[in-house]
Amino acid sequence: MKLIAGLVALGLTLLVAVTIGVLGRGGSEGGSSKTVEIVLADLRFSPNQLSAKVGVPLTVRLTNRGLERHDLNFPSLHMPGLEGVESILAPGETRTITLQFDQPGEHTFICTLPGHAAAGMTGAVIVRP
Ligand SMILES: [Cu+2]
Repeated sequence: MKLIAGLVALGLTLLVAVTIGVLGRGGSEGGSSKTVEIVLADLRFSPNQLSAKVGVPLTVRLTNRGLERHDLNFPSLHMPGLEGVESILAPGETRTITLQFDQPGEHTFICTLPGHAAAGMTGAVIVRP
């Protein structure tokens, strides 16, 4: 299970990097990564807004403290790896993912389980240049 979660996290990282073109940029100049926590409760993310800096990896520790299954997906980034069963967190499950953005702006994320986003289970990463 741990290996699968690790592979999913790695796949996610690569997908984000490839999708938004980070890999083409080469290394980051002294940007240190940081870790933040998001709790997935029933029908909300807490917090539901994060900040990040372009090119600096953002490590996010997801914990599902709800009674239902939840996930975290960036609909605008086409991340098929997050649509699989492995990407969904069961109640009590924790997973660490790494995000890296090469475009500033507001990157929206949602829970893709049916009805959850519509009920308000959404959030955003505000990426600064
Ligand atoms: Cu959900």
